[in-house]
Amino acid sequence: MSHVCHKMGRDGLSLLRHISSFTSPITAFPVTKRGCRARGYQSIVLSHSCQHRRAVSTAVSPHFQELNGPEQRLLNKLYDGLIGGQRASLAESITLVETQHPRKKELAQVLLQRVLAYRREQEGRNGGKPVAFRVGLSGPPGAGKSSFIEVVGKMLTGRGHKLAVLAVDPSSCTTGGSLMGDKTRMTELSRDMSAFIRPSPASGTLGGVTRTTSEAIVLCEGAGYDIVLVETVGVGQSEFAVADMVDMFVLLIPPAGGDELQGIKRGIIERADLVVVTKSDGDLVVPARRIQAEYTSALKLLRKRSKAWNPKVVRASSHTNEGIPEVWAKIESYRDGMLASGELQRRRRAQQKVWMWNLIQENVLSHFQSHPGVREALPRLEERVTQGVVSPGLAADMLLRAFSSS
Ligand SMILES: Nc1nc2c(ncn2[C@@H]2O[C@H](COP(=O)(O)OP(=O)(O)OP(=O)(O)O)[C@@H](O)[C@H]2O)c(=O)[nH]1
Ligand SMILES: [Mg+2]
Repeated sequence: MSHVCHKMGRDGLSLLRHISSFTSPITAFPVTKRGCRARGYQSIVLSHSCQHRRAVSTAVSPHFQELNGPEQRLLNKLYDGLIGGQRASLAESITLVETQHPRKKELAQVLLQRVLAYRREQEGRNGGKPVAFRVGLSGPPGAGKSSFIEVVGKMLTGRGHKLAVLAVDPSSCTTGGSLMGDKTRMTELSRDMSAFIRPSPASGTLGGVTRTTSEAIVLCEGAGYDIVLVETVGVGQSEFAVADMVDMFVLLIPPAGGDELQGIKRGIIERADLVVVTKSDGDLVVPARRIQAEYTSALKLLRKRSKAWNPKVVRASSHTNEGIPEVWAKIESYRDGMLASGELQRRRRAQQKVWMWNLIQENVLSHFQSHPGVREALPRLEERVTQGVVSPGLAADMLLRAFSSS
């Protein structure tokens, strides 16, 4: 694992100290660099003393690089602009979390920690309750997601909310983003100064795109957006990833299609807190009612996930506006119930842990795969495993040994 530690790097060490200086007085773990020295590592103690053992170990380097003047100025400018609610600073900050550049990635983490500290202070003043509400919206291609966000969005900004809309486009990871493409730019809403719309980055892995989306949520909340909608198309794993980063997951289903549940993944229906049957207008009202009844019975068969809320199925039309205020009223009653019971806060805490482990898995696997010893042994071992000469268990042990030996 020294390889991994080395990768975390010198800059990580100095940046950790910067991160600490941004934490709020209420929640801070002031970093004392006079850490504990042990087995060639220096611990940066994220606590008042060594005894607390709340420590992060990184490889020592005598040459670690501090934030230089321009970097500090950039971060201060972004932070001040962001907290001040400036859209340009928010957009620039999101670009920073999306970057692939290693140093900029680290700067993005410093900024994020600072915004998180600010948000914790705000939550402290709000009786420990989150200051913003996050809603995920998913559904098959053409279900009417963008049209729905457009009308709901206009309604919400009209009521004085500040709304951020983020997109997770699974196709951006393979094709550069054709699936949602321009349609994420909702015409009216994008001209609304109380709304901020941001499409997915045009490339990266799904893990990367969803990571930057969850970090973008934090930035939007820091910039004062009190409602964050995350749109994704119901393809691949992106909807599960979105369900893991929001307070409420809403599934949008169009009324067309067969009698059965139109190939919608059963797993994702189980994650839905609310199902909205879209396009319930004109000739589509009758099929919309039928779909509503089908989903209502399907949901009854599912295990109850929450004490505070039973998933519901509603109908709405973005063209006639019918049912739209009612859908939002349901979403608000979910939020109020979940906040009052503390389930929402618990869900957020559990999500943080899930995310941390997702990121660890992704990172450790990529370090493993790029390790010179593993790369050298892998092709031959893979071949021998497929030939049945070496058992998968033995091959895995040998590779892990190669990984940890250097
Ligand atoms: N009749 C009717 N049509 C609608 C309604 N909402 C959306 N549509 C139509 O459905 C089509 C798809 O709508 P979008 O809002 O782009 O759907 P989407 O789910 O965002 O689509 P993708 O982003 O491509 O997955 C468009 O032609 C809309 O005009 C509605 O309430 N009623
Ligand atoms: Mg769309």
